[in-house]
Amino acid sequence: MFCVQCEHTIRTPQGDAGCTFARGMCGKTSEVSDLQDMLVHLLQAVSTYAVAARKVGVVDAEIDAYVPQAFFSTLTNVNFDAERIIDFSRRADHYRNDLRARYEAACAAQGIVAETLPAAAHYRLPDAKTVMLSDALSFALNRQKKDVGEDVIGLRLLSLYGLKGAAAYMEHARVLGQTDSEVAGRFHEIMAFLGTQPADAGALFQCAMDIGTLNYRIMEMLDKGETETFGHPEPTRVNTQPIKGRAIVVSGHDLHDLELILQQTEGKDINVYTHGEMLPAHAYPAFKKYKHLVGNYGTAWQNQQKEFAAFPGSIVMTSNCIIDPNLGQYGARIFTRSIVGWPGVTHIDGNDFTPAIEAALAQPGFATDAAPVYTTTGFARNALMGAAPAVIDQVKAGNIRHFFLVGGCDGDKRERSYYTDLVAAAPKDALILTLACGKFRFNTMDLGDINGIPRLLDIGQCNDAYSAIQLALALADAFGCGVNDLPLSLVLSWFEQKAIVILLTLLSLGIKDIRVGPTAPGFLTPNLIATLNREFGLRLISTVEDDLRDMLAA
Ligand code: FS2
Ligand code: SF4
Repeated sequence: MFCVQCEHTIRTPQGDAGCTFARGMCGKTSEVSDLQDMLVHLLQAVSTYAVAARKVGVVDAEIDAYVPQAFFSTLTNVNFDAERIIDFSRRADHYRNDLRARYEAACAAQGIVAETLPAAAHYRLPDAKTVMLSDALSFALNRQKKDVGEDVIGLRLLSLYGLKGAAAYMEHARVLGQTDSEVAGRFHEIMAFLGTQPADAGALFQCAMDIGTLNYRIMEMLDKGETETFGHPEPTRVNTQPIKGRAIVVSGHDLHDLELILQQTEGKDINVYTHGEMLPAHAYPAFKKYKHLVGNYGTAWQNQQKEFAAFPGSIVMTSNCIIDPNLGQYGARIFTRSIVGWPGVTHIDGNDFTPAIEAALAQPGFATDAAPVYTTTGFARNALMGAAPAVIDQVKAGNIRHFFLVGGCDGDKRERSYYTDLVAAAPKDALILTLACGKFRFNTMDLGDINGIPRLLDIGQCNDAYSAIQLALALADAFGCGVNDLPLSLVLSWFEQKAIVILLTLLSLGIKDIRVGPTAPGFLTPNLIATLNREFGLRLISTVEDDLRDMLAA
């Protein structure tokens, strides 16, 4: 087992990083980790054939959708079920064989000599799991470290993990009807390129930037899918405390699943709560008609074992992040969807949520109403653009001095209190934009307003990073300067691979001086960190006092 993709990876006092023993910090077993390496290898083989096949006019939308979807299952806190990873691999093997046959037939029909593709593209999935696991050792992501050096491995992982994040956003967009053959083609090209185990540092660095550029387009598609399906989010106050009655809590990012659950629970006397990254759903006009969508329950992913154990209803995980449900003994009333999996947990395929509804009805629900505590969400692209003229006036009048984007993932490291402290210590004439699950550290704070403009603006999920970029571009346009010249500081918290790709997206747009924390990715070597600092001014967070002083001075 070798996995170093998330912020919780094991680090030794000698500075080595990576989960390499029987189980990762997230609970992923070495078996699942190795099988995921094998799945990635097979998906790269599918993409290699997809690239070749496109050249002779063979394009398959089903396979284009499948590769990012299956790749998504290998992100942190998504799928811990070895049998599901093997199923994904079998389907990948089938798709590669199918594409190969169609590619060779098209070549023959067109009188073209079929390309000789790399040996890796021909890897045949064995039948027995024991053989899969022994094969997987040769797919370990650090296997060539001695030959190519740790900087090249670090750049490969930056690209691979960034592409995982992009794959997740492609799948989120696809669920909402947004696909694009050009985007899929580019995605396959990058998958195939990484499958060649490239060792040219310059080409790998460029690959990382290309992934950022591709992801900007994917996030635009996702934004379109969300807003065309559910309307533009509107600033909305959300109760974060329980209401008396039976309950289902819906976690993850998939708004389509939330809609299905709301439709199927209507009139059944079940209250529906959002959790974690689902909180911003309350702001979409399409969900406001559901009176039984009563509020948000709980906070960020790392607190779920305690929070779900205390939740007297059923739980649906529509995407990341799931962690071990057995610890809190709620394994029988949690349900997974799509790419999410946990061994022994009921997986709901299709659009019928009856198992989750019945589990909710079998639970006692909340006995009483708790005193409400509110948070406000819904400051996505449209709302921000609507507020932009007022914001610009307040900047010109000297009432708004600075903007902070404090966004990203949460996690359980103590150092993450930095983000709470930063928001609390930001000067009163600063606006704070936030997104993703890191906001639970401060989203019930009352930061007041600046002449009617709330100081804390929750843009939405990590999926809504596109909205933040649009606001920055609009402000730069209004002030006739570049984004880097705005009084805007980006302070990101990272945990998993969606955050990696958002960072690559920002870098590919030329955005500089971003601060990232709480620690540097374990796969980045000191050389690579120095390069990113030199090229983009990217740096780690330090202390709230020092960072605030520097950001405000800049
Ligand atoms: Fe939070 Fe987890 Fe959004 Fe990440 S719920 S860290 O996967 O995707 O942000
Ligand atoms: Fe370790 Fe993170 Fe990989 Fe889990 S996802 S095995 S915690 S590096």
